[in-house]
Amino acid sequence: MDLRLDGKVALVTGAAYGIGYAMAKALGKAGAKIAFNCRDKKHLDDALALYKKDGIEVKGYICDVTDEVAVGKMIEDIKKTLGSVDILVNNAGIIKRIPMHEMSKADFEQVIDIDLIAPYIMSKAVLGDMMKKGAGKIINICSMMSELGRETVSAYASAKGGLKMLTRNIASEYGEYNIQCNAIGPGYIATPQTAPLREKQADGSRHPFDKFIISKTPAARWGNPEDLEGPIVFLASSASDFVNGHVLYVDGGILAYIGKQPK
Ligand code: NAP
Ligand code: GCO
Repeated sequence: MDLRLDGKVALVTGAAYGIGYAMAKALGKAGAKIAFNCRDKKHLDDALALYKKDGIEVKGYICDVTDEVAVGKMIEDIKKTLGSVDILVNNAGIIKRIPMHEMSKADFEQVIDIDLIAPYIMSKAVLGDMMKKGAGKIINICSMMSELGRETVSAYASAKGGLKMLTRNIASEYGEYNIQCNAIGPGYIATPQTAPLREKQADGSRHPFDKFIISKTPAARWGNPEDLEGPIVFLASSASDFVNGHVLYVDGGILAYIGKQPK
């Protein structure tokens, strides 16, 4: 059993900050050569400086994961400079919190594009070399919303529910090539994506949703991106070679818990 990733090439999409940054840093510390991408040049430059400060050597790309041509070019450049991708983490994602009856088709489609169709595009771009190598790891970043619904996140829940099934289907179709496809389902993690749900109220009190999540989490806290470091290294390493099609929930126990009972 080995949790080291020396000699492996890992691509983490959307790893300019947040969960992706923490996972890329962990994979780098475990020995992998790291590539990451995002859309915004300032995000890229800020991230490159932070990786350097954290002692992680990375190759960064401006690439929108929904753009199949740009993705192909990025994968080819990674192959030329670092080697073919051994570990793909489909992390890039967005959320739009809009009541479904008010949500435009364009908004719904953009969430599906980035959160579900892009993991298909990215996975297809790396599978050929993984099949030739006879080894590979694809890890999709799912969500509580792969299992649960809530108001205003219909597109996101649809995408993340689909991503759970895409994970199982890639596992089913490519397992015979020694390619494992699993997922991580983070709970509620303190990142820019969830910042609106944690904003202090005008009177200085906690956001109602913040209090709600604390009451629904046995660990009675929000997760931090660092809570994902161990799980991602495990699923990227040979220690998980017989784990396939699994969604590993890293949620402090939310999915197991009915919620704090009234005193
Ligand atoms: P975040 O803070 O919003 O960061 C998202 C990252 O993805 C940014 O680096 C962003 O950079 C990049 N990105 C967005 N769209 C992209 C695109 N089309 N192409 C390339 N890069 C793109 O999100 P996060 O909270 O770290 O979440 C990361 C993943 O975990 C997402 O898939 C999210 O759904 C999932 N997740 C989050 C939580 C949570 O509580 N935070 C829980 C469960 C699952 P640019 O804007 O520069 O492209
Ligand atoms: C929301 C949150 C969640 C988290 C995450 C939970 O609005 O409910 O953003 O969707 O991002 O997906 O696992």
